[in-house]
Amino acid sequence: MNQKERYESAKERYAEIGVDTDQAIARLKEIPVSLHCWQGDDVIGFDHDGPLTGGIQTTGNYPGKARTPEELMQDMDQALRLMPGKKKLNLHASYAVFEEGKFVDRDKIGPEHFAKWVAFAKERNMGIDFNPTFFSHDRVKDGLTLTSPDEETRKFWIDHGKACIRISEYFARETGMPCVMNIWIGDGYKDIPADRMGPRMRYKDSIEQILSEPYDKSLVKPCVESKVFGIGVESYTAGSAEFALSFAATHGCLPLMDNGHYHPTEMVSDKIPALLCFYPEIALHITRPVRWDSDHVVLFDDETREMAKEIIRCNALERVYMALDYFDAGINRVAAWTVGFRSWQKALLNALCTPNEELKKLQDENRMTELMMFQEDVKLAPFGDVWEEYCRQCGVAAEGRQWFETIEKYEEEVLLKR
Ligand code: RNT
Ligand code: ZN
Repeated sequence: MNQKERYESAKERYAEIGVDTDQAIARLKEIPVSLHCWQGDDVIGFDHDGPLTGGIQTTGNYPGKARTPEELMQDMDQALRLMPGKKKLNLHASYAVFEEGKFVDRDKIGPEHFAKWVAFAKERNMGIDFNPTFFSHDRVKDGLTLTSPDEETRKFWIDHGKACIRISEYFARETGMPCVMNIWIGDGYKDIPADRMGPRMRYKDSIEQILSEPYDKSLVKPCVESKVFGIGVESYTAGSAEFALSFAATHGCLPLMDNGHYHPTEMVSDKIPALLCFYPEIALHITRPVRWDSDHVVLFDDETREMAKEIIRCNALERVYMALDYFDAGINRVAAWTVGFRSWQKALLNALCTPNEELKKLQDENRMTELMMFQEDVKLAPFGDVWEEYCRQCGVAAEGRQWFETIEKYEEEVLLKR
């Protein structure tokens, strides 16, 4: 059978279980997924020389990391060419591009420092999401930013947040797509603190001040990302789950869940429908935690599939902003980007090819034995053939072995020459 015949046969098999694969493919093409710029250079950026801090860590020393905006854009372009689907660009403030001798600090950055990124995004028909960078900087005092008891330090970081609101609005106006602006801080303590509420009250006040910067709510979507702990800040994290959820609920902004930021048996797939009962919109960082918040490359694994299924089942594609967040410095970075993005695309397509209504019906009629059997059957439906057709329609190779040659060539001709 050739590819076309394989797809036709898969389509029939899916039709038997009530799934329209043509429709699934068409739908997926319309859904933007935000691609993080920071996989390309191990979360370093262009505005400082120091190491990555804030309780997050990249591991590995694979050659060829991007060192300049041009290199990062070139690498991202290479990755983009291998990915099916609709992409949005996710930037961190530390990726500001300064003209020679015109450096400004994070509290003073403006739209002009991101004009090159806007041009990049526009040429590729991408929207832009944004993240203030509250780490990897000498104004982080004793590991603290928005929770700092030092008012000058706290003000510096509040001003950074406000600058980022203005930049986010600029992105939205330029691209015509809303900008999701995510606030994450690593503030916390390595050992048992004496005051757990004080830092949280300061954090609350800091975000309130940041959000007091005027902005158009239909253009900028501020989020607060929670976390359970970070490396070197194991005992206490100010921006805990309860803090972030409560803040978002009471301040009309979005909660952002990163699936690496919970205790290992907690599942973000289960949290998605819980939050959708209350929030008009939510945001996600999709990653793969291995034993800790290790930010491994996203794969087409059980929990990734389950998260995608919840978004589709809850009919919430318009209400969930999806962004990838992983960084592996131990393998080819362009390939890492590509595999992670493609994995999430697979998870979404797989979810769109799931007979959700029929499965729900079995649950509601308490036919749990059948539900279990049917769910197992669905796993063996010829999904690979639908994926292949989706990739064909998007003009990219379906299998890694087909696109890896491109990576090898790019590594040899570009990455190894750096
Ligand atoms: C850290 C958070 C945060 C970062 C990025 C770089 O644990 O997940 O989202 O990964 O902002
Ligand atoms: Zn994250």
